[in-house]
Amino acid sequence: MTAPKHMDSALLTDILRRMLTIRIFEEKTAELAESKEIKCPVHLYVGQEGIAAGVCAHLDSNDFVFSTHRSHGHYIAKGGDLNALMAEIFGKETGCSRGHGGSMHVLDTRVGFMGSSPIVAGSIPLGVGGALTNKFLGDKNVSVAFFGDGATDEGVFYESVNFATLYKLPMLFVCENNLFSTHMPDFKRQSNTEVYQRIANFNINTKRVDGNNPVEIYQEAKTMIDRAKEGKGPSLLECMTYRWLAHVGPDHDLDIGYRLKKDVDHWKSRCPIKHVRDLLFRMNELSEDQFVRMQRDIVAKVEKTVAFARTSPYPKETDIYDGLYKETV
Ligand SMILES: Cc1ncc(C[n+]2csc(CCOP(=O)(O)OP(=O)(O)O)c2C)c(N)n1
Repeated sequence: MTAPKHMDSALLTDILRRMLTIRIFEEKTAELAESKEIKCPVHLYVGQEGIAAGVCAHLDSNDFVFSTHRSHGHYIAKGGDLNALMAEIFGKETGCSRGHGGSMHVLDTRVGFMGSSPIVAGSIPLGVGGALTNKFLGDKNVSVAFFGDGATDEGVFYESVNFATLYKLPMLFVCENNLFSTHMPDFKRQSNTEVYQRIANFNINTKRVDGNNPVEIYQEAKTMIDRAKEGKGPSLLECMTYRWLAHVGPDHDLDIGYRLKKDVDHWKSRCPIKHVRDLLFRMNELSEDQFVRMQRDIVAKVEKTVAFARTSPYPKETDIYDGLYKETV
């Protein structure tokens, strides 16, 4: 079996490693939240890893990413520092936001991770601002805003798409449609649940893909990012997916009544990590042993992040206002 178009085994392995790192990091975070060692609310990304990995595989540290309350996967896929992320979730001084932000305010400009916003839809206008900056500077970088389907319930989504399309900004809107906004399904919120169709009248290039197929995501993101870099304007990629865990925290939300175990099990059988792993198996580019070793290495790395976070100091109370305002002369 040969590699899919525009891809080779090294790239597929890179995407697999990014997804596996996110999964293992999130599973550890869930465990620490369960035991209450992590006190900050955590919105976990388990099940959606293929989207961050497939999109961010195209980006370098000069490209911008803007994220949401469910940000850990985006930061990791963008090349973020695992120690700095775990320390941030612990609220420690060594965290990427110096312990002032926590899970929902992750920021690391060194890797072009321009911040996560817990204000639903907040990443969208911020992403457009990033794209406008790139356009003014005349560079070849793109700005990517990740957001959920719940964000498309907000007016600012439509204003932002309109502005970005009108000014042909180098921007990729990535809608991670996991079918729910907290506990409310899409069909109870929207008369047209197909985001990519709803937005098409803004003359934006748009497509819906299988959000659990990292190959499809990578390939479509490539077309869209190439287009943005050629000055042809923004695109919107709608990725159909599902979160395996609760809206917030380590549980499964099966006691609330808004979703059924059989739905969760169905989506678990469509695991994005398994998808790429099995593809590499079929290509004879990965063995069971190599996969187990990759898993073991990542587990060891994630365990080190916990030790790092535990032994790091908390920020000083006297620094509480640091970073709130930018000083001007
Ligand atoms: C402006 C605003 N309204 C409401 C909330 C409360 N809230 C937090 S997360 C969330 C659901 C967001 O759903 P979606 O955008 O689909 O992302 P997902 O959680 O599914 O990843 C809501 C309504 C908020 N944080 N901000």
